[in-house]
Amino acid sequence: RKLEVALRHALERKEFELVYQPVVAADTEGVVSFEALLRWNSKEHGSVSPVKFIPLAEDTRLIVPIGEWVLHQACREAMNWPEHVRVAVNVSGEQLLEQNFVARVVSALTQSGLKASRLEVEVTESIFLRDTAKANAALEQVMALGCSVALDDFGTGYSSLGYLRKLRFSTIKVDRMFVQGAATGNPESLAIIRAVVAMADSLGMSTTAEGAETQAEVDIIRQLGCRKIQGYFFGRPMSAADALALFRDST
Ligand code: G
Ligand code: G
Ligand code: NA
Ligand code: MN
Repeated sequence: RKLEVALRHALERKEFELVYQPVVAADTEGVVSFEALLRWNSKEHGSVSPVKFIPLAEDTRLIVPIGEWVLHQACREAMNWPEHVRVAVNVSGEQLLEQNFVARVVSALTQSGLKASRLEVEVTESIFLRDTAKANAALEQVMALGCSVALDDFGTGYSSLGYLRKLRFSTIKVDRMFVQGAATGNPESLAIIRAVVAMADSLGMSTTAEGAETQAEVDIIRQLGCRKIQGYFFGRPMSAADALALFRDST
């Protein structure tokens, strides 16, 4: 396919960019981290949505070199931020299950000089579908480096609580679906968020509510006890320069 051919050349043509969306503490509203989100501006196809090219990159395994670029770029750019601000990088199953994934993480940290504690790896539940043992092992090694691991899109996929017994995720990310539902008074969404927060708290994990767009959503999330909030209400994904400017303005 034409898109695939273009994707094969995107790295060498420097067509990728990372944008960063702030994650704030629910209590102070201070920025605690940024999630790095990949953008592709193709010469032939213009700006292509990640919803389209990420699955293609996964199917073709191009996600392995692309994901490695993402890791390096995110670590490099995070070096410009204050020490307490982390960077979260999305990692696909194909990438995580690569033989030398952990070595690639080490190399991104070493080459950038970023402390391991400032890198958070975000994975979705789907990574446990294919090879649970291998996924567990890779994540344990990443945690042993001092990086944190967040469980993304929690509750939307193939939830099994088994891996919560095995792995100490730093954060469970509550999907936007539940956040929206809670704000409209949907009793099931409210009950689910309450249960996830209680479970995370007793497991020593934090919670991030995703996709908060309105004051009403922020209010209900706070009331339910989520510790961190990510969403358009506090900031859209922005260029590295704009992310940096947030700190320049506030200090
Ligand atoms: O940024 P949002 O705008 O459109 O992202 C859409 C989807 O693409 C999300 O599910 C997000 O996790 C995924 N995504 C964005 N950037 C990356 C990346 O660098 N690597 C992987 N594997 N997925 C990403
Ligand atoms: O799947 P993942 O959670 O990694 O990706 C986050 C996705 O959610 C990105 O596509 C990002 O642009 C999007 N996003 C972040 N905040 C909001 C929000 O407040 N509203 C909506 N509609 N999308 C959001
Ligand atoms: Na994510
Ligand atoms: Mn998510």
